[in-house]
Amino acid sequence: MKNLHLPAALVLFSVTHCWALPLLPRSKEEDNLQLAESYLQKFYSLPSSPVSISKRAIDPLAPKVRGMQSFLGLKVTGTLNDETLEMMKKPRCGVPDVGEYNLFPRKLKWETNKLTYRILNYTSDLKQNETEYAIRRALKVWSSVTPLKFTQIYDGTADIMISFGSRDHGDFYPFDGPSGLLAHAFPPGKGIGGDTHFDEDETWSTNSEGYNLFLVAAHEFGHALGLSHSIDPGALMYPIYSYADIKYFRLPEDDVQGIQSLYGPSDKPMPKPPQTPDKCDPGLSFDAITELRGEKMIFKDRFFWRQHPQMVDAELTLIKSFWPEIPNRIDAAYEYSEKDRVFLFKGKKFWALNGYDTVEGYPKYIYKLGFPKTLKKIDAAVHNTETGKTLFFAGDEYWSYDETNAAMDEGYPKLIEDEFPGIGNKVDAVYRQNGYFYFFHGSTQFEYSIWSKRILRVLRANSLLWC
Ligand SMILES: *[C@@H]1O[C@H](CO)[C@@H](O)[C@H](O)[C@H]1NC(C)=O
Ligand SMILES: *[C@@H]1O[C@H](CO)[C@@H](O)[C@H](O)[C@H]1NC(C)=O
Ligand SMILES: [Ca+2]
Ligand SMILES: [Ca+2]
Ligand SMILES: [Ca+2]
Ligand SMILES: [Zn+2]
Ligand SMILES: [Zn+2]
Repeated sequence: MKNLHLPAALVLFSVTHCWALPLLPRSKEEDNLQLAESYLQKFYSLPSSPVSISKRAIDPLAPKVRGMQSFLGLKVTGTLNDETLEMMKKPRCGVPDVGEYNLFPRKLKWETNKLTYRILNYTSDLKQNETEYAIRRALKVWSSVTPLKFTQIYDGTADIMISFGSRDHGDFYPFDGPSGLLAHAFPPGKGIGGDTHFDEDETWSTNSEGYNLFLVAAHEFGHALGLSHSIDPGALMYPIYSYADIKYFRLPEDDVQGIQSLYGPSDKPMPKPPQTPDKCDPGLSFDAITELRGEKMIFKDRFFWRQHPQMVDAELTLIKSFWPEIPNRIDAAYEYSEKDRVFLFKGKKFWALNGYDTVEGYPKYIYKLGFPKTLKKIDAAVHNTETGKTLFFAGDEYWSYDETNAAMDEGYPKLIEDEFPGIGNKVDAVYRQNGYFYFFHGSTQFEYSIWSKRILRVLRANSLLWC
């Protein structure tokens, strides 16, 4: 990484600003512009300008905003909409997404497979052995899929020098206090090359609280070994932090391919790495589908697509990046729009959302809705606003739940094929739109007219994603 003289430029902005407008509080718009400019300078090589940003038109930012939206998988508009500003506020890695870092020769890597590391100092948030363990495990993420070997040393200079520091900590990339930048690492090379720094102003943890040291370290060591950021939202090398269940952590496919292109594969056999779903894979099936305030949410494995009504390109996001407490591989989901709630089901439990916020008092058990206690999970759910009923599908049966009385209707479960002939005897996912139910099973989708009680069309499941 080369120094962009960024800190000096930022100081200049705030000074000019104070002189120009000593008494007026800054407007929200100016705050947003400043946030955007600083973000795009740091991560998208926006040149710093000596003119106060509040006096500049937004235009020079637009191409960089588009670059950022495209890299991070947002709707590409070139404008600072809420979604983009929210993304800019998310905790992330300090290494740029484009720019200086990518100017290094393509295959920047260590000459040897035997590397040393040294932990110079420790965070006060964890016991020393917890930090040691997190670091060791984070390196193992990479050594287990390559011929790389890491050895810890306790004095002298190691290839990878690891330290915790606040604000200015000896390079030209100061940290920023709690949240924002979490850590950064330098690409392979002599001296500072490979060195990895963590922001000591973060609260580091060994679980889902604060920031998980193992997850952040594993990401940073990817840089220390020569990888840059990935646009795959499922990759460890995606720039934005999100919690993953670390007990079952496995390096995703995109990262495995990246590191193996530099160092080759391990000679030990390894299980197939977790993949990011391809929306146009003809065999694609879905876990659950629901509407949320006019958008569609389509769940698959660790991910969901958000589809805005007029947009062809759905946004793919990790479930955990929105709701760390909600499990992956959702069984079923439905929207009860009368109460502005979305319910997500997994196993014997379910969660509630209000917009994108989780509702307190959940998860609850599904037997509280009136299911037998022996029922292990449901497969799909859909609410019909016209009848006020929610239909739950499990195995070859379905239930009808009356939302107004909050009770299961009498006479259920019934067989799916008796009421919905032709859709088969199992439902993966279902949603309702304009008087139709759309049932999904495997890679097939059935358009079912609620009014005429018959299948009108059989489609490929992923035509939903415009494939
Ligand atoms: C760290 O040491 C403590 C005892 O001092 C022990 O209980 C704990 O399990 C150790 N943790 C790790 C991750 O090794
Ligand atoms: C750890 O070491 C680095 C590099 O020597 C230094 O900048 C930083 O202040 C130290 N951090 C702590 C918490 O002592
Ligand atoms: Ca080094
Ligand atoms: Ca920080
Ligand atoms: Ca399902
Ligand atoms: Zn990074
Ligand atoms: Zn640093």
